[in-house]
Amino acid sequence: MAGLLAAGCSKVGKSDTGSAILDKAEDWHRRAHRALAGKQALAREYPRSAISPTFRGNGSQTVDTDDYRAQLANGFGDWRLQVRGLVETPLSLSMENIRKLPQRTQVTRHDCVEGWSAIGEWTGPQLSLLLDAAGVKEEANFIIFRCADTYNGGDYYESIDMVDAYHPQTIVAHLLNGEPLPEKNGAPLRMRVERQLGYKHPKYLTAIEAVASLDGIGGGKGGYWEDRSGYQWYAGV
Ligand SMILES: Nc1nc2c(c(=O)[nH]1)N[C@H]1C(S)=C(S)[C@@H](COP(=O)(O)O)O[C@H]1N2
Ligand SMILES: [Mo]
Repeated sequence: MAGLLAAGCSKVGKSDTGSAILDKAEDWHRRAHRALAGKQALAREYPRSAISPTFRGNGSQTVDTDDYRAQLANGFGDWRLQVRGLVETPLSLSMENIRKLPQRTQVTRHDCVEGWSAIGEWTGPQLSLLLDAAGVKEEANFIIFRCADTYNGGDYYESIDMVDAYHPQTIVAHLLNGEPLPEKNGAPLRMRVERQLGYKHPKYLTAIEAVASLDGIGGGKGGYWEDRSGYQWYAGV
């Protein structure tokens, strides 16, 4: 994680989330979670030639608030991603912070339960990097994702376990096919959780929360669709 700062993440270093904190990610958190990540199979990755000509938008296609429209107009210069909950050091990251972290790029197929698929190239830092930087506590069992949008009046949210959280292909994406995320696909940030179905990839990401249990969060079933429709919480593809 010292390398993370050396890579140019100066805003993180200067803010209240000092560099000493990021260095701590070298400790047991990282070793424990790397052990999880090492055991996992990767989702299939495709050549760039397989990328779909258009990647449709589904569910929310925008965030219907004045704040979001203002953010969109100014290139998300004021957008913040919070990393909080059961962590040693909460983080508040700007888009610049996120762009300066080490990046992973992957071409994968998105499968929606509604019966369509699309292949796209996604780029962003691995979630594990942010969790290590914040220092996830031992008692955390799940990661919750908070979103800026509501869908049919309900707050969109999702959750995954620590195995998926530390999976190498679980990234906080800010580019689709090499361009900043389009509005319809979740600008400025969305999760990619490549071994799971489409609804497990929350868009318009505002916060990442480490928690011990899903009880008391939303309807308690771990996600917007899980609470409403009986979609499975574990939606492996
Ligand atoms: N915040 C938010 N994330 C979301 C949704 C949503 O409505 N709001 N829809 C989900 C569903 S069902 C799918 S299939 C994908 C669609 O991603 P896309 O719009 O980039 O195609 O986003 C998922 N993430
Ligand atoms: Mo979906």
